[in-house]
Parts: sequence; C-alpha cells; structure tokens
Amino acid sequence: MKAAVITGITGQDGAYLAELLLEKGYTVYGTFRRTSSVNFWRIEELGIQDHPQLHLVEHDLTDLSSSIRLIQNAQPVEVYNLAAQSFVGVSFDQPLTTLDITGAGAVNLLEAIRIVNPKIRYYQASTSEMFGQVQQIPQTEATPFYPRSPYGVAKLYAHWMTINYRESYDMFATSGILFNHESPLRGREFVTRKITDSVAKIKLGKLDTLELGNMDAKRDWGFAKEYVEGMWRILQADKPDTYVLATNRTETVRDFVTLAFKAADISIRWEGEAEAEQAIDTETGNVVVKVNPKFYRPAEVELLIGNPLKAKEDLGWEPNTSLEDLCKMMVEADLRRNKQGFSF
Ligand code: NDP
Ligand code: GDR
Repeated sequence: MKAAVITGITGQDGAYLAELLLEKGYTVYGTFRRTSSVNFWRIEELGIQDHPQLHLVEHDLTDLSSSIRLIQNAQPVEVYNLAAQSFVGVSFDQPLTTLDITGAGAVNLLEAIRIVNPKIRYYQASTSEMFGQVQQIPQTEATPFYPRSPYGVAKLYAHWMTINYRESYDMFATSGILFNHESPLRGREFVTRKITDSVAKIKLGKLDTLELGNMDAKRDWGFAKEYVEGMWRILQADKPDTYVLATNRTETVRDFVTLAFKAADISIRWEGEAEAEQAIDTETGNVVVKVNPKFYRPAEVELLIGNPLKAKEDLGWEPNTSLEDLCKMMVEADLRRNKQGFSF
C-alpha cells in the first residue's frame, strides 16, 4: 500500500488532500504541530479523523531532525508540503517566523528526502503571491515574479529551492503555483470566509457590520477540493515540473461581498468611496459593511488572474465550480454552523 506524507493536515488543503488520498487507498501520514490545544475540526467535519489508514504525526517544519524522522518512519512514496505560515497580512508583522516556516521549512523537508530516500516525490505548495505586482496578465508558469509581502518572498525561496533540488539531485521535486482557493473549510482570517461567516451572522442577527480592508483587490478564486486533485495529478506526471492552477477569472473583494449577501437573500447597495465606502441593507437601511483601514496591507497585490492551460494539457486538470456556486456553498455552511451555535 502506498504511503503519503501531508504536512499541515490541520489546514484547509491538508484536510481535503487527506480525504482524497484515503479515497485513493493511500496510507496517509498527516502532520500537525504541537500546540496547547490541537484543532482537528476540519478532518472531523470531513469525517476522516478515525480512518484506519490515517496516522496523525506531530512534526515541526522548522526542525530538520523532526523532518528526517518523519520521512524515515512513514517511508512515503509522495510528500505534499502544505504546512506554512500562510496568512499574508501576518507575514508583515512576523517576517522572520514566516521565513523559517514557509521558506526554510520546505528546504528541511527537501533535505530530509535527499538524505533518507531521494526517489520520494515532493510537492511544494507555491503561490500566486509570488507574482505580486502585475507584470503580465493572465499569469502563467512563464510570468516573472515580483512578490509584495514577506510571505510571497519566503514562498519564492522555497519555490526556487524546489526547482534547484530537481535540477541538482535529479529529484522528483514539483511545484504547484496555486491561485486563491476557498471552501467551507477556509480559515476565518482569509477574506472570503471572513465575509461568508459575517454575512451568515448578519443574517441571523448576531452581527451588525462587517469591517474590511482593500475592497478593490482582485483575486482568481477557485474551489479548494478541486485544487488538491490538481496537486495529486502533479505528482503522478511523467516528469517533475511546475504548474499553475487557477480559474482564469478575477473579481474584486467587493464583488465577492455582493455575491455573499445575495446568497443569503439580503439585498445591498454600495455608497461612498475609499475609506468612506459602505454597503447598506436596502430593506433595513443598516450599514452592513464598512471599511476599516487597519485591514490594509503595507504593500498590496492588486490583481491576480491565472491561466491553467499547461495543467489542462499535461494533466487533464481544470476547475469546474463557479465563483457563484463556491460562495453559495460557503454561505450555506456558515449559516448552518452559526445556527448550530458554533463557527470555527
Ligand atoms: P492553512 O493556513 O489552512 O494551513 C496551513 C497549515 O500549516 C496548518 O495545518 C498549520 O497548522 C500548518 N503550520 C503552520 N505553521 C507550522 C509549523 N511551524 N510547523 C508545522 N505546521 C505548521 O493553509 P491552506 O490549507 O489554505 O494552504 C495550504 C498551503 O498552500 C500553504 O502552504 C499555503 O501557503 C499554500 N497556498 C494556499 C493557497 C490558498 O488559496 N489556500 C494558494 C496558494 C498556496 P496549524 O493548524 O497548527 O496552524
Ligand atoms: P491572500 O488572501 O492575501 O490573497 O492570500 P486573503 O483572503 O487574506 O486576502 C485577499 C485580498 O482581500 C483583501 N482584503 C482582506 N483580506 C483579509 N484577510 N481580511 C480583510 O478584512 C480584508 N479586506 C480586504 C486583502 O488585502 C487581499 O487583497 C491567500 C492565502 O491563502 C495565501 O496563503 C495564498 O498563497 C494566496 O491566497 C494565494
């Protein structure tokens, strides 16, 4: 039976990927880091926490010895490195922690693989944040990088080190440049889930106003469950390579807010500009969205849109869920959770 390691199983993608690999018959070693109260709510929501082929392993990505032990014990054929300090906003306040985990952490794993068994296939979770300031649209594997956050810079280091291990040691080291992907399992600090959870709370009378930062930022948002399938396909390819996974559609944060209220059957109108911009509930006249500059970033990525043509041609991968359906799925999940009195 094939074994795979997934770092970051407590995160959105780790949970969906574990579900997928278990369905495919893998034995999965999913890593989590030691905290005072570990949170397995995502794998619990997917109902896989007690799966006999799932092994939860404590692992710290910043500790090389921990990575070596992980690879020695699991003896995987595939390693998916999904663990990271993944929140762009926080990376401006914690640039060195972000470098240690998100940048150097990947090299710890690559080294562990090189030492234990260089035949193991490796997937690196690279990101559209590496494109940063717009150089070209839509963005492809050939677009020059210009990261705009400590997170983007750390990910770019890990990305190039992955390519360097591929070229230097003939390792099957791959990289997926994934554009934003969301789901009901998305963390609540990220903008889509913050919006859908808040809209659900407003609908249920538990919150008056949602506060956001830059509403003009444009993102290419896809459905996470489809993107983890793409990760798996990248590791099944004939040769190691780099692939963009995206939808080739971009919308503003404001557009996503409008979609979310629509999904909750609340009609809104927008008023004002920049810091004075707000959304009003047309029925009650209440201000349901306003801008709070504390959510602005020191440097912003204004526009992301990716062309996944290479993944379609080489891997047969393409996204199928529209942004409207994705947003509705997230709002419905948050309405259900908030009605039940919990919301992670
Ligand atoms: P999440 O933030 O949901 O999950 C990140 C995971 O990393 C969590 O399991 C977290 O553990 C773990 N982690 C954080 N720090 C450490 C550490 N020091 N040691 C070990 N584990 C750690 O991210 P996603 O699931 O959304 O993303 C998965 C990967 O893909 C990340 O690398 C992200 O940067 C990248 N990515 C994501 C995109 C997206 O749109 N979702 C797009 C492109 C790339 P804990 O639960 O304890 O915090
Ligand atoms: P991003 O996602 O930075 O693209 O990184 P996020 O959802 O945090 O921000 C998207 C855009 O929304 C704007 N924004 C806000 N963002 C947050 N979080 N909270 C707010 O209140 C808010 N208001 C406006 C942001 O400024 C930004 O422009 C995500 C992460 O998953 C990364 O790990 C991943 O690599 C990239 O996607 C691709």
